[in-house]
Amino acid sequence: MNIRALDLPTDARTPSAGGLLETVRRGLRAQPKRLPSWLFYDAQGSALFERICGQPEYYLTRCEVALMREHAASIADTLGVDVRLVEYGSGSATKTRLLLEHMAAPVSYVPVEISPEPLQQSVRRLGEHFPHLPVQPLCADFTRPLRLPIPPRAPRRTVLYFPGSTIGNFDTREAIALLRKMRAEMGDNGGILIGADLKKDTALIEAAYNDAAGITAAFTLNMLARLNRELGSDFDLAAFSHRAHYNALAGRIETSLVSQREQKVHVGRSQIAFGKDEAIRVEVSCKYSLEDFAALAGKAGLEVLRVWLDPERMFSVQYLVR
Ligand code: AVJ
Repeated sequence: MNIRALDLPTDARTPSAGGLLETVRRGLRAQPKRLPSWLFYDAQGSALFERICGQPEYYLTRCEVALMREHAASIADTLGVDVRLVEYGSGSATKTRLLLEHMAAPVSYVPVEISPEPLQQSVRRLGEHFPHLPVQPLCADFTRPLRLPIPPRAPRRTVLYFPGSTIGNFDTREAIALLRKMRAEMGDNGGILIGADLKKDTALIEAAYNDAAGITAAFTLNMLARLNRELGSDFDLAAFSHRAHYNALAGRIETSLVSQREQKVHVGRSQIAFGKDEAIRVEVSCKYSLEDFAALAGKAGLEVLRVWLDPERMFSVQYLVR
């Protein structure tokens, strides 16, 4: 679907097809090979991610939703009144609804999402649910500087909502850089409401990224299907497999696409050679202790003001301020 037809304000720097080809070529020429995890989220990938969230092994969504059901009133109270809520990577914005239900007349809600289809859908659904809420969607890559739309009235504070432990998809250096960017965007009086998945039993973590129904494997492989669709590359999906394992030392899930045999793939005018068992790193999902996360925030000039946990104490939502 074409972005124009959806009538969404699109940031000028949203990746174009030319940019996509260059990103992919660069990543596949690197040693070891890697592809950025934002490539997962085309329309199909976003739909597969929604299905992951419903898998019994994927505790993250279950726990974060339980947390929001239990603590949304307390969270809304901490954020205060006259808030402009900006959500990074809003996807289907399910958790946001739980939060908005407890917020007193927010100034506006700005969902920032790279994939136009889920953005469009969540705007429509939120509009039905909250007819008086000014919604100002922005189709953009939230890792880049954002030109936020002008709010309908002056907010007391801007709160950047970043749920889902998506921060975990960035390595430490990138996470600090992103938090610093967010710190600048929220302003002096602003805050960051962020989901952070906690360290726990390795088997539970690994099961969440290797669900029995194979939805996560399909999600990972969809990245290659997307490249075939959008770049006309010729990845043989049957010749790559999903691998996700917990690196305890680094405290993170590392996800790769592993070549099942020696093979060559055409991407644009380049030919990329793969050895048998050669991996393309496609994602990391960092897990934190509360101390780890406070230290990470500290490196970005942020302080943890409050922490909420789900009843199983598997997931955290934290409020960061300057
Ligand atoms: C985007 C952070 C919510 O890393 O857990 C889920 C993405 N990847 N299963 C995560 C993902 C594979 C997910 N988040």
